[in-house]
Amino acid sequence: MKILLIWPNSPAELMEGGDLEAISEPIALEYLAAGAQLDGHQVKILDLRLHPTDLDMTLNEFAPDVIGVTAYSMHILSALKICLRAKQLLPGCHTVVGGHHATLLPEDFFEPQIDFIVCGEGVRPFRVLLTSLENNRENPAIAGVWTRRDGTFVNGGPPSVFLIDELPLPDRSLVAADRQAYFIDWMRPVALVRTSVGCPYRCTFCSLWKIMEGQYIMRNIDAVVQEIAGVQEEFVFLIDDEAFINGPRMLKLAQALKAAGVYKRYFAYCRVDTMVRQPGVLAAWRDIGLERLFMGVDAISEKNLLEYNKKIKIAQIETAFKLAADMGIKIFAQFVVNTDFTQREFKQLRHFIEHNRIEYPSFTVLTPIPGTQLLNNFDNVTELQPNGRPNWDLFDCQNVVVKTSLPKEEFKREYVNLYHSFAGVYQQFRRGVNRMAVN
Ligand code: B12
Ligand code: SF4
Repeated sequence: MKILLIWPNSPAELMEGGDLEAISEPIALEYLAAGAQLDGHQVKILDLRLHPTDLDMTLNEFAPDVIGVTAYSMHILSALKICLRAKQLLPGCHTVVGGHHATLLPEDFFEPQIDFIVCGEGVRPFRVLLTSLENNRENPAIAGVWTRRDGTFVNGGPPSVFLIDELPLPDRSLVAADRQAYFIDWMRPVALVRTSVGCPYRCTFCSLWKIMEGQYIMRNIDAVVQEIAGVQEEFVFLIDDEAFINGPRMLKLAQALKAAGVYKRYFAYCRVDTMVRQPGVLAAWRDIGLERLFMGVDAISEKNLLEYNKKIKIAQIETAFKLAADMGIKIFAQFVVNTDFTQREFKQLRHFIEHNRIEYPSFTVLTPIPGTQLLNNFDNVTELQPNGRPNWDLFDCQNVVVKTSLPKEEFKREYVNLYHSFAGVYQQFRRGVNRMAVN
């Protein structure tokens, strides 16, 4: 069968937040493609973030039997439109959606233009589904998949166990023509590699431990070395939820990469306390090319750290910065801007960044992402669709979707000012920072 896998783009009017200025390889689709090709299907990937006007042409020319669309929350309304368009142009085409939002809130996809919703890891159920469709079984019951049957959606049972080492390597060749365009700030072109998935921590604003039901799953080290060795890009972003949690394993991986002569310019997520606990592991990674860490500082008051269940102390944050500086590892420090911030907290945050000479601060608005305790219901969400569900287009962690302590316009102004205050830092990388506007 012919399978078209699609990465949606944000609505054009939201581009200032929306797709931000970081567009990386569609690795979820590359995994799905690799799986589908094992069964002989012909697969194409369309990345609408890079080719926003190519949908109709690709549907008409490729005429897929099945389209598969991935979506973070901020892309789900676009995903619904894509599936609707596919049904209009190719009425016989099956539509499948998957990803984080589909896993946590599948009901947002209970629409006539959607045929199947895949929850959790997708390679295995997608392969099973394609085989069923090929054999003309249109309403199969598949673990982890919701199927539209007589106008309602039926669940095929809980997703099966996530066997990470059974996944094929992502097929990067399908986006060969786009690879030069994938970037995150200073990293261009950048490749994404996953060495583990899940996280043992329980931060309240994060959905990752929920989606993995608390599991932390690690890949075989040799397979990771083989994958990184085969990546053509110099920049590699380890997209583990928290890469360095298991220090001994990461030390072994660094040693194995070194022994294989694989040197890249690495970027990875790292908790403050992970760095403080095991600087030796980070030093080993620095020696094979670790350049910068994405460190979730998130809060600068003990009160907020407690509220977020971060399990770190302010003193550890300062120690982590110092250790990183001593080792020559740069820090991309992430701060959550709480919607209860007043002028005082905004000022304190600016002061904290200046005082600690944080070279590269980054901000997100505290957002009730599906799967977090912040979104047990929609009572606090101020940005709604006419059907009463949240306006998911705005769930990019840059827009404000809940009540704020400050008047909303003032909050937005202060938030944008944070970026402006540190604009010098970004100018070399982020051409668009001055375009950020209060909307
Ligand atoms: C790497 C990453 C990024 C990178 C690169 C993203 C890219 N490719 O361009 C960067 C840094 C740019 C980024 C940015 C953002 N990110 Co991000 N990111 C991630 C991270 C760490 C890994 C994602 C990933 O590629 N995983 C590996 C792939 C293989 O897994 P997967 O996507 O889950 O796909 C599997 C299944 O879900 C399923 N599946 C997925 N799609 C489909 C489709 C079909 C048809 C089927 C059958 C199955 C299926 O099968 C896949 C294969 O197993 C995740 C955390 C996580 N653990 O997922 C957050 C995550 C996806 N990001 C998140 C967010 C919020 C953002 C931002 C909005 C935040 C911000 N403002 O900074 C931006 C938005 C950027 C954008 N415009 O797209 C959230 C999304 C939550 C949500 N419900 O929407 C996550 C889950 C983190 C979190 N804290 O909760 N991100
Ligand atoms: S924010 Fe980071 S440390 Fe906290 S639960 Fe999520 S992935 Fe784990």
